[in-house]
Amino acid sequence: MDTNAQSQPPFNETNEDTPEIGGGLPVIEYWAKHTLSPEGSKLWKTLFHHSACLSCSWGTGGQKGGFTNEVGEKLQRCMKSVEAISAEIQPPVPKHFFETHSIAALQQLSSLEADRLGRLSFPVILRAGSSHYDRISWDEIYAIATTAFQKPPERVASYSSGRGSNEAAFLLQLMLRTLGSNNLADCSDLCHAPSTTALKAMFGTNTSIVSLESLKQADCVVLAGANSAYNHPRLMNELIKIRDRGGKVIVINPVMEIGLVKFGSPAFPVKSLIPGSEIASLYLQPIPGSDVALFVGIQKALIEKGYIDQAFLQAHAEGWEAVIEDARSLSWETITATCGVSQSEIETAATIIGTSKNAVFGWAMGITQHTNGVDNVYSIANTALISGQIGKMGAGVMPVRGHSNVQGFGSMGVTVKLKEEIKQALEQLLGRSLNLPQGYHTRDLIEAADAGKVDTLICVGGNLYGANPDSTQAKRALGNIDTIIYLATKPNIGHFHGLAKTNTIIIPVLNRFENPHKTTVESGNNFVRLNDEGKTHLKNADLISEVEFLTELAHRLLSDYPVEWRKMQDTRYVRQLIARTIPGYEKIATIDDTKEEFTISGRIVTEPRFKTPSGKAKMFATPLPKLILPAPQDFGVESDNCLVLALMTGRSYSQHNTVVYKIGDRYRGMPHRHCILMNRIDAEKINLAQGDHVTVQGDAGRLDNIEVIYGAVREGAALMFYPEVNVIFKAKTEARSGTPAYKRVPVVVYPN
Ligand SMILES: Nc1nc2c(c(=O)[nH]1)N[C@H]1C(S)=C(S)[C@@H](COP(=O)(O)OP(=O)(O)OC[C@H]3O[C@@H](n4cnc5c(=O)[nH]c(N)nc54)[C@H](O)[C@@H]3O)O[C@H]1N2
Ligand SMILES: Nc1nc2c(c(=O)[nH]1)N[C@H]1C(S)=C(S)[C@@H](COP(=O)(O)OP(=O)(O)OC[C@H]3O[C@@H](n4cnc5c(=O)[nH]c(N)nc54)[C@H](O)[C@@H]3O)O[C@H]1N2
Ligand code: SF4
Ligand SMILES: [Mo]
Repeated sequence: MDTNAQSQPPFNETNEDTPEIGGGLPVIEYWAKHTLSPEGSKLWKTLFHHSACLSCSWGTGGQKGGFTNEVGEKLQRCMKSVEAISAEIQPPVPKHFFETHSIAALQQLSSLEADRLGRLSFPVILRAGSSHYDRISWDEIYAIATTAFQKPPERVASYSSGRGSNEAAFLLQLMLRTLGSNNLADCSDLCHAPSTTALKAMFGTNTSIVSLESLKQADCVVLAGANSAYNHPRLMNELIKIRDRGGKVIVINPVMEIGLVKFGSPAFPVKSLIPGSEIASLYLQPIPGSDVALFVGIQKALIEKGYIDQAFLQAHAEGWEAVIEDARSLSWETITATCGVSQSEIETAATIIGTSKNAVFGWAMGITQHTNGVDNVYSIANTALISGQIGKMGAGVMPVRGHSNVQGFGSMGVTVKLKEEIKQALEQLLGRSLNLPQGYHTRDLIEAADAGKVDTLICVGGNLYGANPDSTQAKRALGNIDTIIYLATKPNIGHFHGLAKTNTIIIPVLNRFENPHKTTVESGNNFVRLNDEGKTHLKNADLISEVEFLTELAHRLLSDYPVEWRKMQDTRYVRQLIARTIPGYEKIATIDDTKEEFTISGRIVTEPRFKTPSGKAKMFATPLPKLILPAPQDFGVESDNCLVLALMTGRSYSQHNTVVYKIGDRYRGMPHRHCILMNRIDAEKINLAQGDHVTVQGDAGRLDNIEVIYGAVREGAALMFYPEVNVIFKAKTEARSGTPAYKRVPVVVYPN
């Protein structure tokens, strides 16, 4: 019996403004508009440049030309790539802009407006007491930075975002670790850290164990908590092909994302682009944060239906007895009440998985950004193991990663949890043992800064202010740091709100297709891409490469120890170091000569042998979450006409993380940023109609004047966009990984 099955399954009622398929003609219109515009020739040149796409981790581009993926297929560039390039080829921020705009004025800018200011083209500083950013000389920058990095190492930190290169990442961590700091916060702490933690514990690896080649042999994909139609569009081509060859796609998402129902892909202009291709064979809409219950339910059904691969478990797994016992003994009532999906739907999912030959399990932020994100990943991988869908071609677990080189930053050791092998290799390089204090991951960094424990911070890309929950705290915390150095290509709200106590410096950097040297990046599929040298379109600009800045700073701090830092400005030497230090990266030693892009060795698992001490996968029991929402009174709201909801915060169609490219989200029918996507039934409970305005209040603040949009989101849940929404809630984090629970934010909603 289902106690809390969907009362109106499926929750697919949208508003009249939403299109019938994801992708489709608007994508082509966007391409046409941009490629035929005045900046069109620059855009084409960049698209054909031999470098990896800037945008997501799916990793298109590189040496075979801008449109080719790692298995040589053409036409693999999506409009997200064009969006990202268009922002980078903007004209410079006008020369006198910072002189004529005070910080107070800059703080009024939205994320979109900040990005539209253009490319940063000379360094600036905001000094304590000054109301404006001023131009600064390189000599003064290095003088300030050198003094700042001579503070006690535990008070020095970095934050990074995954757009830079492997070479910059390697140098960053080498510099910090040589100085004695392990405070290497990274955007992955806010993102896939729960995946890394769980995969490490279960399989002894940090990343996806599925290659693109292997994915092409799957006849079932389970995609949980990932809106790939928006954020990894070329993954959609693989899903279309799976359906074409008779395979099945199970989507798990509280929101019925139109692009995951039907997607029109430009890669298949005739059969898919206009009519759209069916994606989901089965669409399950669990309560946000309840995926463990849903996956335990799938495990229970697999066991009950005899789809469990006992021989596989006995031979290749440890700890499976407890996992199976849990699934057996938990009642269907408890499972369905927790996840809000009916037993019959769960059983259908189990039958699909159980009868498929090869199944791949993919996931993204809907799984990781919860207080039990690690358990969520465990429960997915447990399901793969129970059904024997791992350790062979066409099967396995595949975190769908974020930024285009976020995985490379992790591989290079930009993490507070340094791999033992890298530690040993660094010790050899340093000729001494490496003192590795615990280190601040991103949330710990904010907390430490808030407590006055950080003096110096270098941010290699990103928007630390905008990416964090509780914007008020983030601002206050950054304001306690003496010196902040931002390396960035374009201005963002973090540069205007995340201001240091004494000196805030913004250093304009060259991007991936402009660097004077070759660089490399690593895709989410563990494929290493080589980016050729390039040139910037910015005339008379005073830009620097990330590698040049980091090596020059390190040289001034450390002279020639443990490497000749200035020599590293020829990035071939950095690649030699990487080859010696980073497991699986041996082939990078010859990439300059061979141009051969490669899959990192030891990452893809096609046999049931894992990198754990016993060679077996380790399984962990996954307690069901207790998903209780606070009462309105807990928010200090006394009115009866209000509703408490589980708010999911994430990306609109046209934004890249904290950078907004366009204010609306046409596929969800949300016309601007200040909308809340709600189920009609919920809205009617407090007498709201589509288009009405509400206050949305969390535990850290509230946003007034938010427009109600009816959408295909399950009852009890709602969706809003970050970074704007980050002002209303405090960070509740996943204890083992530090990742904030962005996808289940309790809020109270009431009419304005
Ligand atoms: N164009 C573009 N591409 C990007 C990015 C971008 O901003 N723009 N960002 C990059 C980065 S850094 C990342 S991390 C990825 C993000 O890629 P995604 O993870 O796909 O993006 P999100 O919008 O955070 O959320 C994904 C989905 O999770 C669902 N969800 C929310 N809560 C739950 C839950 O409890 N359970 C389940 N099963 N689903 C849930 C939401 O409805 C949403 O559809 O994309 C990368 N690629
Ligand atoms: N509420 C909520 N908050 C979230 C999330 C969520 O789903 N909900 N998602 C979280 C996730 S998954 C992530 S990854 C973080 C993202 O957090 P970050 O990675 O910190 O933020 P981005 O917005 O990607 O950073 C964009 C900036 O990077 C700079 N940049 C771009 N290219 C380059 C380059 O080549 N070099 C350098 N040096 N700078 C460059 C530009 O100045 C640009 O403004 O946000 C997190 N925050
Ligand atoms: S799927 Fe990702 S890597 Fe590929 S072209 Fe699109 S944004 Fe770039
Ligand atoms: Mo991310």
